[in-house]
Amino acid sequence: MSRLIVISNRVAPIAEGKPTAGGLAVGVFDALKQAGGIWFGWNGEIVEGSTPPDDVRLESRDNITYATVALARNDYDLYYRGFSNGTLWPVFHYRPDLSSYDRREYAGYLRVNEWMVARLKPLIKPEDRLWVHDYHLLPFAQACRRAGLRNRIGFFLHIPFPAEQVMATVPPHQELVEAMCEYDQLGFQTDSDRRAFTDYVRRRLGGSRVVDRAIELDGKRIGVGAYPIGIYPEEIQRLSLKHSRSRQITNLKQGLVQRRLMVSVDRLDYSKGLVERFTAFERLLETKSEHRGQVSFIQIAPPSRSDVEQYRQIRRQLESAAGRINGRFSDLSWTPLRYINKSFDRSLLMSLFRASQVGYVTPLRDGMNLVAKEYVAAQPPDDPGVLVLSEFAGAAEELEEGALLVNPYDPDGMAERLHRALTMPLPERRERYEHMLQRLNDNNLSHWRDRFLHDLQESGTPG
Ligand code: GDG
Repeated sequence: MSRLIVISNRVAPIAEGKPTAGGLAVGVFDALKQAGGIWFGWNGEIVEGSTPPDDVRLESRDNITYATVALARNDYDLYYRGFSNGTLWPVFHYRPDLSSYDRREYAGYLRVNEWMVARLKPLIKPEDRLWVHDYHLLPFAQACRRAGLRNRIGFFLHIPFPAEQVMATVPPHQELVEAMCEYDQLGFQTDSDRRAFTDYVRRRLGGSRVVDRAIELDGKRIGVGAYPIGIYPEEIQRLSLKHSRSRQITNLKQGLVQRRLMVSVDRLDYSKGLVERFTAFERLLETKSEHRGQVSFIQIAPPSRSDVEQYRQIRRQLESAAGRINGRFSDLSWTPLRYINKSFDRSLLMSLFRASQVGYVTPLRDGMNLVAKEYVAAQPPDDPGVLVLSEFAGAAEELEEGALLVNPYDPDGMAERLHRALTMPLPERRERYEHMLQRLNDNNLSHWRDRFLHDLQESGTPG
Protein backbone atom coordinates (compact mmCIF):
# COMPACT_ATOMS: atom_id res chain seq x y z
CA MET A 1 0.00 0.00 0.00
CA SER A 2 1.22 3.52 -0.76
CA ARG A 3 2.36 5.76 2.09
CA LEU A 4 -0.08 8.07 3.79
CA ILE A 5 0.92 11.69 4.33
CA VAL A 6 -1.25 13.50 6.86
CA ILE A 7 -1.17 17.29 6.90
CA SER A 8 -2.78 19.23 9.74
CA ASN A 9 -2.21 22.68 11.13
CA ARG A 10 -0.87 21.23 14.38
CA VAL A 11 1.00 17.98 14.73
CA ALA A 12 -0.30 16.48 17.96
CA PRO A 13 2.22 16.05 20.76
CA ILE A 14 3.13 12.42 21.29
CA ALA A 15 3.64 10.93 24.75
CA GLU A 16 4.61 7.31 25.36
CA GLY A 17 3.98 6.37 21.74
CA LYS A 18 0.40 7.70 21.72
CA PRO A 19 -0.99 11.17 21.07
CA THR A 20 -2.14 12.94 24.22
CA ALA A 21 -4.96 14.90 22.56
CA GLY A 22 -8.47 13.57 21.76
CA GLY A 23 -10.23 12.07 18.74
CA LEU A 24 -8.61 13.43 15.63
CA ALA A 25 -5.08 12.82 16.81
CA VAL A 26 -5.78 9.22 17.81
CA GLY A 27 -7.55 8.41 14.52
CA VAL A 28 -4.84 9.94 12.39
CA PHE A 29 -2.12 8.29 14.46
CA ASP A 30 -3.64 4.81 14.01
CA ALA A 31 -4.12 5.31 10.27
CA LEU A 32 -0.51 6.40 9.92
CA LYS A 33 0.80 3.56 12.01
CA GLN A 34 -0.99 1.01 9.84
CA ALA A 35 -0.03 2.43 6.46
CA GLY A 36 3.29 4.00 7.45
CA GLY A 37 3.93 7.59 6.49
CA ILE A 38 4.47 11.19 7.46
CA TRP A 39 2.58 13.59 9.72
CA PHE A 40 3.36 17.11 8.60
CA GLY A 41 2.41 20.41 10.21
CA TRP A 42 3.20 23.15 12.69
CA ASN A 43 4.89 22.11 15.92
CA GLY A 44 3.39 24.97 17.94
CA GLU A 45 6.62 26.97 18.02
CA ILE A 46 6.55 30.68 17.09
CA VAL A 47 9.76 32.40 15.99
CA GLU A 48 9.87 36.18 16.43
CA GLY A 49 9.95 38.24 13.20
CA SER A 50 8.60 37.85 9.71
CA THR A 51 10.96 35.26 8.24
CA PRO A 52 10.04 31.67 9.00
CA PRO A 53 12.88 29.22 9.54
CA ASP A 54 12.95 26.99 6.46
CA ASP A 55 14.11 23.81 8.13
CA VAL A 56 11.76 20.87 8.64
CA ARG A 57 12.32 18.93 11.86
CA LEU A 58 12.17 15.18 11.24
CA GLU A 59 11.60 12.63 13.93
CA SER A 60 10.74 8.98 13.26
CA ARG A 61 9.01 6.63 15.67
CA ASP A 62 7.17 3.38 15.01
CA ASN A 63 6.11 3.59 11.39
CA ILE A 64 5.65 7.37 11.42
CA THR A 65 7.87 10.30 10.52
CA TYR A 66 6.86 13.53 12.24
CA ALA A 67 7.85 16.39 9.95
CA THR A 68 7.24 19.71 11.66
CA VAL A 69 7.88 23.37 11.03
CA ALA A 70 7.91 26.48 13.23
CA LEU A 71 5.91 29.58 12.23
CA ALA A 72 7.20 33.15 12.12
CA ARG A 73 5.26 35.49 14.46
CA ASN A 74 4.03 37.48 11.48
CA ASP A 75 2.67 34.36 9.75
CA TYR A 76 1.08 33.14 12.97
CA ASP A 77 -0.72 36.49 13.25
CA LEU A 78 -1.94 36.55 9.64
CA TYR A 79 -2.57 32.88 8.83
CA TYR A 80 -3.55 31.36 12.17
CA ARG A 81 -4.87 34.06 14.48
CA GLY A 82 -6.11 36.27 11.63
CA PHE A 83 -7.73 34.54 8.68
CA SER A 84 -8.18 31.02 10.13
CA ASN A 85 -9.52 31.94 13.56
CA GLY A 86 -10.67 35.54 13.08
CA THR A 87 -12.44 35.10 9.70
CA LEU A 88 -13.15 31.44 8.86
CA TRP A 89 -13.90 29.93 12.29
CA PRO A 90 -16.75 32.36 13.17
CA VAL A 91 -18.35 32.26 9.71
CA PHE A 92 -18.18 28.47 9.49
CA HIS A 93 -19.93 28.42 12.90
CA TYR A 94 -22.66 30.76 11.62
CA ARG A 95 -21.34 33.85 13.38
CA PRO A 96 -20.46 36.32 10.59
CA ASP A 97 -21.17 39.05 13.16
CA LEU A 98 -18.01 37.96 15.03
CA SER A 99 -15.91 37.62 11.90
CA SER A 100 -13.48 40.24 10.65
CA TYR A 101 -11.74 40.27 7.31
CA ASP A 102 -8.42 41.79 6.33
CA ARG A 103 -6.86 41.30 2.89
CA ARG A 104 -3.38 41.16 4.39
CA GLU A 105 -4.43 38.26 6.58
CA TYR A 106 -5.94 36.40 3.64
CA ALA A 107 -2.76 36.96 1.61
CA GLY A 108 -0.77 35.62 4.58
CA TYR A 109 -3.07 32.57 4.77
CA LEU A 110 -2.46 31.76 1.10
CA ARG A 111 1.25 32.38 1.43
CA VAL A 112 1.63 30.10 4.47
CA ASN A 113 -0.25 27.33 2.66
CA GLU A 114 2.21 27.67 -0.26
CA TRP A 115 5.17 27.85 2.07
CA MET A 116 4.08 24.65 3.82
CA VAL A 117 3.72 22.87 0.47
CA ALA A 118 7.25 23.93 -0.47
CA ARG A 119 8.57 22.50 2.83
CA LEU A 120 6.68 19.22 2.33
CA LYS A 121 7.38 18.69 -1.37
CA PRO A 122 10.91 17.23 -1.04
CA LEU A 123 9.54 14.53 1.29
CA ILE A 124 6.81 13.33 -1.11
CA LYS A 125 7.00 10.36 -3.50
CA PRO A 126 4.73 10.24 -6.58
CA GLU A 127 2.57 7.36 -5.29
CA ASP A 128 1.98 8.85 -1.79
CA ARG A 129 -1.61 9.69 -0.76
CA LEU A 130 -2.11 13.04 0.98
CA TRP A 131 -4.81 13.61 3.61
CA VAL A 132 -5.22 17.27 4.59
CA HIS A 133 -7.22 18.33 7.66
CA ASP A 134 -9.31 21.36 8.49
CA TYR A 135 -10.04 24.98 7.69
CA HIS A 136 -6.50 26.28 8.09
CA LEU A 137 -5.57 24.42 4.93
CA LEU A 138 -8.46 24.90 2.46
CA PRO A 139 -6.10 25.94 -0.38
CA PHE A 140 -3.40 23.33 0.33
CA ALA A 141 -4.24 21.12 -2.68
CA GLN A 142 -4.28 24.12 -4.99
CA ALA A 143 -0.81 25.07 -3.74
CA CYS A 144 0.31 21.44 -4.27
CA ARG A 145 -0.92 21.46 -7.87
CA ARG A 146 0.83 24.78 -8.52
CA ALA A 147 4.03 23.24 -7.14
CA GLY A 148 3.65 20.37 -9.62
CA LEU A 149 2.52 17.63 -7.20
CA ARG A 150 0.13 15.21 -8.91
CA ASN A 151 -0.61 12.91 -5.98
CA ARG A 152 -4.08 11.91 -4.88
CA ILE A 153 -5.15 14.49 -2.26
CA GLY A 154 -8.08 14.30 0.14
CA PHE A 155 -9.45 16.85 2.60
CA PHE A 156 -11.53 16.49 5.74
CA LEU A 157 -13.31 19.46 7.33
CA HIS A 158 -13.70 19.01 11.09
CA ILE A 159 -16.01 22.02 11.52
CA PRO A 160 -19.37 22.74 9.85
CA PHE A 161 -19.57 23.99 6.27
CA PRO A 162 -21.98 26.95 6.30
CA ALA A 163 -25.02 27.53 4.12
CA GLU A 164 -24.25 29.30 0.85
CA GLN A 165 -25.46 32.77 1.93
CA VAL A 166 -23.41 32.57 5.12
CA MET A 167 -20.31 31.36 3.27
CA ALA A 168 -20.74 34.33 0.94
CA THR A 169 -19.97 36.69 3.85
CA VAL A 170 -16.29 35.67 3.59
CA PRO A 171 -15.14 38.09 0.87
CA PRO A 172 -12.92 35.60 -1.04
CA HIS A 173 -15.56 32.82 -0.70
CA GLN A 174 -15.56 31.86 -4.33
CA GLU A 175 -11.79 31.60 -4.54
CA LEU A 176 -11.80 29.40 -1.46
CA VAL A 177 -14.44 27.00 -2.73
CA GLU A 178 -12.71 26.83 -6.11
CA ALA A 179 -9.51 25.97 -4.25
CA MET A 180 -11.36 23.21 -2.35
CA CYS A 181 -12.37 21.77 -5.71
CA GLU A 182 -8.70 21.03 -6.41
CA TYR A 183 -8.92 18.11 -3.98
CA ASP A 184 -9.77 14.65 -5.29
CA GLN A 185 -11.94 13.78 -2.30
CA LEU A 186 -13.71 16.08 0.17
CA GLY A 187 -15.06 14.88 3.50
CA PHE A 188 -17.57 16.59 5.81
CA GLN A 189 -18.86 15.66 9.25
CA THR A 190 -22.53 15.44 8.34
CA ASP A 191 -24.84 15.15 5.42
CA SER A 192 -26.06 18.73 6.02
CA ASP A 193 -22.51 20.04 5.68
CA ARG A 194 -21.97 18.01 2.54
CA ARG A 195 -25.20 19.39 1.08
CA ALA A 196 -24.29 22.98 2.03
CA PHE A 197 -21.06 22.56 0.09
CA THR A 198 -22.59 20.98 -3.00
CA ASP A 199 -25.37 23.64 -2.98
CA TYR A 200 -22.71 26.32 -3.06
CA VAL A 201 -20.90 24.64 -5.93
CA ARG A 202 -24.10 24.11 -7.89
CA ARG A 203 -25.40 27.65 -7.43
CA ARG A 204 -22.24 29.72 -7.56
CA LEU A 205 -19.71 27.86 -9.70
CA GLY A 206 -21.45 27.75 -13.09
CA GLY A 207 -21.04 24.73 -15.31
CA SER A 208 -20.82 22.24 -12.45
CA ARG A 209 -22.97 19.15 -12.18
CA VAL A 210 -23.67 17.42 -8.88
CA VAL A 211 -23.95 13.65 -9.23
CA ASP A 212 -24.10 10.86 -6.69
CA ARG A 213 -21.46 11.52 -3.95
CA ALA A 214 -19.38 13.57 -6.37
CA ILE A 215 -19.28 16.90 -8.17
CA GLU A 216 -18.24 17.38 -11.74
CA LEU A 217 -16.57 20.68 -12.35
CA ASP A 218 -14.78 21.70 -15.54
CA GLY A 219 -14.42 18.05 -16.55
CA LYS A 220 -12.98 17.01 -13.18
CA ARG A 221 -14.75 14.66 -10.78
CA ILE A 222 -14.42 15.45 -7.06
CA GLY A 223 -15.68 12.93 -4.50
CA VAL A 224 -17.83 14.55 -1.79
CA GLY A 225 -18.97 12.55 1.23
CA ALA A 226 -20.16 12.73 4.84
CA TYR A 227 -17.89 10.91 7.30
CA PRO A 228 -19.01 11.55 10.87
CA ILE A 229 -15.91 11.24 13.06
CA GLY A 230 -16.17 8.61 15.80
CA ILE A 231 -14.43 7.42 18.93
CA TYR A 232 -13.30 4.05 20.28
CA PRO A 233 -16.12 3.34 22.77
CA GLU A 234 -14.30 0.45 24.47
CA GLU A 235 -11.25 2.55 25.10
CA ILE A 236 -13.37 5.30 26.66
CA GLN A 237 -15.14 2.73 28.85
CA ARG A 238 -11.74 1.42 29.99
CA LEU A 239 -10.44 4.95 30.71
CA SER A 240 -13.60 5.82 32.61
CA LEU A 241 -12.94 2.97 35.03
CA LYS A 242 -9.30 3.88 35.62
CA HIS A 243 -10.06 6.65 38.10
CA SER A 244 -13.34 5.40 39.52
CA ARG A 245 -11.65 4.72 42.86
CA SER A 246 -9.17 7.60 42.70
CA ARG A 247 -9.10 10.16 45.49
CA GLN A 248 -10.47 12.93 43.27
CA ILE A 249 -13.52 11.02 42.07
CA THR A 250 -14.19 9.46 45.51
CA ASN A 251 -13.99 12.88 47.17
CA LEU A 252 -16.28 14.32 44.54
CA LYS A 253 -18.86 11.57 45.06
CA GLN A 254 -18.65 11.88 48.86
CA GLY A 255 -19.16 15.62 48.59
CA LEU A 256 -22.27 15.03 46.51
CA VAL A 257 -23.93 12.52 48.87
CA GLN A 258 -27.46 12.24 47.38
CA ARG A 259 -26.92 15.05 44.88
CA ARG A 260 -27.09 14.63 41.16
CA LEU A 261 -24.24 15.74 38.92
CA MET A 262 -24.35 17.41 35.52
CA VAL A 263 -21.16 17.79 33.49
CA SER A 264 -19.96 19.82 30.51
CA VAL A 265 -16.47 19.90 28.99
CA ASP A 266 -15.56 22.31 26.20
CA ARG A 267 -12.72 24.42 24.96
CA LEU A 268 -13.64 27.94 25.99
CA ASP A 269 -15.15 28.95 22.66
CA TYR A 270 -18.21 31.06 21.79
CA SER A 271 -19.41 28.31 19.41
CA LYS A 272 -19.90 25.97 22.37
CA GLY A 273 -22.86 27.95 23.77
CA LEU A 274 -21.60 28.20 27.34
CA VAL A 275 -23.38 31.44 28.22
CA GLU A 276 -26.71 30.08 26.95
CA ARG A 277 -26.07 26.85 28.87
CA PHE A 278 -25.46 28.73 32.13
CA THR A 279 -28.63 30.77 31.57
CA ALA A 280 -30.71 27.62 31.05
CA PHE A 281 -29.27 26.08 34.22
CA GLU A 282 -30.21 29.25 36.08
CA ARG A 283 -33.72 28.96 34.60
CA LEU A 284 -33.95 25.37 35.86
CA LEU A 285 -33.12 26.50 39.41
CA GLU A 286 -35.62 29.36 39.11
CA THR A 287 -38.51 27.29 37.83
CA LYS A 288 -37.99 23.88 39.45
CA SER A 289 -37.13 24.63 43.02
CA GLU A 290 -36.86 20.91 43.89
CA HIS A 291 -33.46 20.88 42.20
CA ARG A 292 -32.05 23.59 44.48
CA GLY A 293 -29.55 22.03 46.83
CA GLN A 294 -29.84 18.77 44.84
CA VAL A 295 -28.01 19.31 41.55
CA SER A 296 -24.39 20.28 40.97
CA PHE A 297 -23.22 21.38 37.57
CA ILE A 298 -19.51 21.12 36.73
CA GLN A 299 -18.36 23.05 33.67
CA ILE A 300 -14.76 22.38 32.63
CA ALA A 301 -13.57 24.92 30.07
CA PRO A 302 -9.84 25.04 29.35
CA PRO A 303 -9.03 28.45 27.80
CA SER A 304 -8.25 28.47 24.10
CA ARG A 305 -7.12 31.10 21.55
CA SER A 306 -6.93 33.69 24.30
CA ASP A 307 -5.03 36.05 21.99
CA VAL A 308 -8.23 36.55 19.93
CA GLU A 309 -10.48 39.32 21.37
CA GLN A 310 -13.77 37.39 20.99
CA TYR A 311 -12.35 34.66 23.22
CA ARG A 312 -11.36 37.12 25.95
CA GLN A 313 -14.86 38.56 25.77
CA ILE A 314 -16.64 35.22 26.17
CA ARG A 315 -14.45 34.49 29.18
CA ARG A 316 -15.53 37.72 30.88
CA GLN A 317 -19.20 36.97 30.15
CA LEU A 318 -18.93 33.51 31.68
CA GLU A 319 -17.18 34.72 34.79
CA SER A 320 -19.96 37.18 35.35
CA ALA A 321 -22.75 34.61 34.71
CA ALA A 322 -21.12 32.02 37.01
CA GLY A 323 -20.75 34.63 39.77
CA ARG A 324 -24.38 35.68 39.39
CA ILE A 325 -25.77 32.14 39.51
CA ASN A 326 -23.70 31.10 42.51
CA GLY A 327 -24.44 34.37 44.28
CA ARG A 328 -28.17 33.88 43.73
CA PHE A 329 -28.56 30.23 44.63
CA SER A 330 -25.64 28.93 46.74
CA ASP A 331 -26.04 28.23 50.42
CA LEU A 332 -23.61 27.17 53.10
CA SER A 333 -23.47 23.53 52.05
CA TRP A 334 -24.17 23.73 48.32
CA THR A 335 -22.63 25.51 45.33
CA PRO A 336 -24.74 24.97 42.20
CA LEU A 337 -22.09 25.68 39.57
CA ARG A 338 -18.41 24.82 39.51
CA TYR A 339 -16.80 26.61 36.61
CA ILE A 340 -13.22 25.42 36.06
CA ASN A 341 -10.82 27.04 33.59
CA LYS A 342 -8.19 24.35 33.31
CA SER A 343 -7.60 21.09 31.51
CA PHE A 344 -7.61 17.64 33.09
CA ASP A 345 -6.08 14.27 32.43
CA ARG A 346 -8.13 12.40 29.82
CA SER A 347 -8.94 9.38 31.99
CA LEU A 348 -10.01 11.61 34.87
CA LEU A 349 -12.42 13.37 32.51
CA MET A 350 -13.88 10.05 31.40
CA SER A 351 -14.34 9.02 35.05
CA LEU A 352 -16.10 12.31 35.68
CA PHE A 353 -18.43 11.58 32.75
CA ARG A 354 -19.15 8.19 34.30
CA ALA A 355 -19.94 9.74 37.67
CA SER A 356 -22.39 12.28 36.17
CA GLN A 357 -26.11 11.68 35.70
CA VAL A 358 -26.40 14.25 32.91
CA GLY A 359 -24.01 15.08 30.05
CA TYR A 360 -24.93 18.64 29.14
CA VAL A 361 -23.57 19.30 25.63
CA THR A 362 -25.20 22.29 23.99
CA PRO A 363 -23.04 24.03 21.36
CA LEU A 364 -24.64 26.72 19.19
CA ARG A 365 -22.86 25.00 16.28
CA ASP A 366 -20.36 22.17 16.21
CA GLY A 367 -18.86 20.08 13.44
CA MET A 368 -19.37 16.88 15.44
CA ASN A 369 -18.65 17.22 19.19
CA LEU A 370 -16.71 14.28 20.53
CA VAL A 371 -17.54 15.08 24.15
CA ALA A 372 -21.15 13.99 23.49
CA LYS A 373 -19.93 10.63 22.19
CA GLU A 374 -17.37 10.19 24.96
CA TYR A 375 -20.00 10.93 27.61
CA VAL A 376 -22.21 8.12 26.30
CA ALA A 377 -19.35 5.63 25.97
CA ALA A 378 -18.20 6.32 29.54
CA GLN A 379 -21.55 5.47 31.18
CA PRO A 380 -22.06 2.49 33.49
CA PRO A 381 -24.31 0.18 31.37
CA ASP A 382 -26.51 -0.83 34.31
CA ASP A 383 -27.21 2.75 35.44
CA PRO A 384 -26.44 5.12 32.55
CA GLY A 385 -26.78 8.89 32.59
CA VAL A 386 -28.71 10.99 30.07
CA LEU A 387 -27.21 13.01 27.22
CA VAL A 388 -28.77 16.45 26.71
CA LEU A 389 -27.54 17.47 23.28
CA SER A 390 -27.87 20.52 21.06
CA GLU A 391 -29.63 19.91 17.78
CA PHE A 392 -26.87 22.00 16.18
CA ALA A 393 -24.02 19.60 17.02
CA GLY A 394 -23.06 17.27 14.18
CA ALA A 395 -23.42 14.42 16.70
CA ALA A 396 -27.19 15.05 16.83
CA GLU A 397 -27.59 13.47 13.36
CA GLU A 398 -26.39 10.14 14.77
CA LEU A 399 -27.65 10.35 18.37
CA GLU A 400 -31.06 11.95 17.92
CA GLU A 401 -32.99 8.85 18.99
CA GLY A 402 -31.11 8.37 22.25
CA ALA A 403 -30.25 11.88 23.38
CA LEU A 404 -32.65 14.56 24.59
CA LEU A 405 -32.21 17.13 21.86
CA VAL A 406 -32.43 20.82 22.73
CA ASN A 407 -32.39 24.14 20.96
CA PRO A 408 -29.63 26.09 22.77
CA TYR A 409 -31.37 29.39 21.92
CA ASP A 410 -34.40 28.40 24.03
CA PRO A 411 -33.57 28.64 27.78
CA ASP A 412 -37.03 27.48 28.91
CA GLY A 413 -36.96 24.49 26.57
CA MET A 414 -33.49 23.59 27.81
CA ALA A 415 -34.54 23.88 31.45
CA GLU A 416 -37.49 21.54 30.74
CA ARG A 417 -35.20 19.00 29.10
CA LEU A 418 -32.74 19.19 31.99
CA HIS A 419 -35.57 18.50 34.41
CA ARG A 420 -36.65 15.54 32.31
CA ALA A 421 -33.08 14.22 32.19
CA LEU A 422 -32.67 14.55 35.95
CA THR A 423 -35.88 12.65 36.63
CA MET A 424 -35.80 10.03 33.86
CA PRO A 425 -36.62 6.47 35.01
CA LEU A 426 -33.96 3.78 34.65
CA PRO A 427 -35.63 1.68 31.88
CA GLU A 428 -35.85 4.71 29.58
CA ARG A 429 -32.26 5.72 30.35
CA ARG A 430 -31.08 2.21 29.52
CA GLU A 431 -32.98 2.04 26.28
CA ARG A 432 -31.66 5.40 25.13
CA TYR A 433 -28.11 4.51 26.15
CA GLU A 434 -28.13 1.17 24.33
CA HIS A 435 -29.39 2.85 21.22
CA MET A 436 -26.61 5.43 21.27
CA LEU A 437 -23.88 2.94 22.15
CA GLN A 438 -24.90 0.82 19.19
CA ARG A 439 -24.48 3.81 16.88
CA LEU A 440 -21.07 4.61 18.40
CA ASN A 441 -19.90 1.03 17.89
CA ASP A 442 -21.25 0.88 14.34
CA ASN A 443 -19.36 4.01 13.40
CA ASN A 444 -16.19 4.03 15.44
CA LEU A 445 -13.01 5.92 14.66
CA SER A 446 -11.50 3.19 12.45
CA HIS A 447 -14.68 3.15 10.43
CA TRP A 448 -14.42 6.90 9.85
CA ARG A 449 -10.80 6.63 8.72
CA ASP A 450 -11.30 3.53 6.55
CA ARG A 451 -14.34 4.93 4.77
CA PHE A 452 -12.55 8.17 3.97
CA LEU A 453 -9.36 6.48 2.77
CA HIS A 454 -11.35 4.01 0.69
CA ASP A 455 -13.19 6.84 -1.08
CA LEU A 456 -9.94 8.75 -1.54
CA GLN A 457 -8.45 5.69 -3.20
CA GLU A 458 -11.40 5.48 -5.62
CA SER A 459 -11.46 9.20 -6.36
CA GLY A 460 -9.91 11.53 -8.92
CA THR A 461 -7.59 10.74 -11.76
CA PRO A 462 -4.01 11.31 -10.59
CA GLY A 463 -1.02 11.26 -12.92
C1 GDG B 1 -13.08 20.01 16.44
C2 GDG B 1 -14.52 20.38 16.02
C3 GDG B 1 -15.09 17.94 16.07
C4 GDG B 1 -11.54 18.74 26.24
N1 GDG B 1 -11.08 19.25 27.39
C5 GDG B 1 -10.10 18.44 27.80
C6 GDG B 1 -9.94 17.41 26.86
N2 GDG B 1 -10.85 17.61 25.92
C7 GDG B 1 -11.04 16.72 24.77
C8 GDG B 1 -12.44 16.14 24.73
C9 GDG B 1 -12.58 15.79 23.25
C10 GDG B 1 -11.76 16.90 22.59
O1 GDG B 1 -10.89 17.43 23.58
C11 GDG B 1 -12.65 18.02 22.08
O2 GDG B 1 -13.30 17.60 20.93
P1 GDG B 1 -14.65 18.27 20.41
O3 GDG B 1 -15.15 17.44 19.29
O4 GDG B 1 -15.63 18.33 21.52
O5 GDG B 1 -14.32 19.78 20.01
P2 GDG B 1 -13.19 20.66 19.19
O6 GDG B 1 -11.95 20.79 19.97
O7 GDG B 1 -13.86 21.94 18.88
O8 GDG B 1 -12.87 19.83 17.85
C12 GDG B 1 -15.50 19.33 16.57
C13 GDG B 1 -13.62 17.66 16.35
O9 GDG B 1 -12.79 18.70 15.85
C14 GDG B 1 -13.15 16.32 15.74
O10 GDG B 1 -13.42 16.28 14.36
O11 GDG B 1 -15.88 16.98 16.75
O12 GDG B 1 -16.81 19.64 16.13
O13 GDG B 1 -14.86 21.69 16.49
O14 GDG B 1 -11.96 14.55 22.94
O15 GDG B 1 -12.54 15.02 25.61
N3 GDG B 1 -9.04 16.42 26.98
C15 GDG B 1 -8.24 16.44 28.09
N4 GDG B 1 -8.33 17.43 29.04
C16 GDG B 1 -9.27 18.43 28.94
O16 GDG B 1 -9.36 19.28 29.83
N5 GDG B 1 -7.32 15.48 28.23
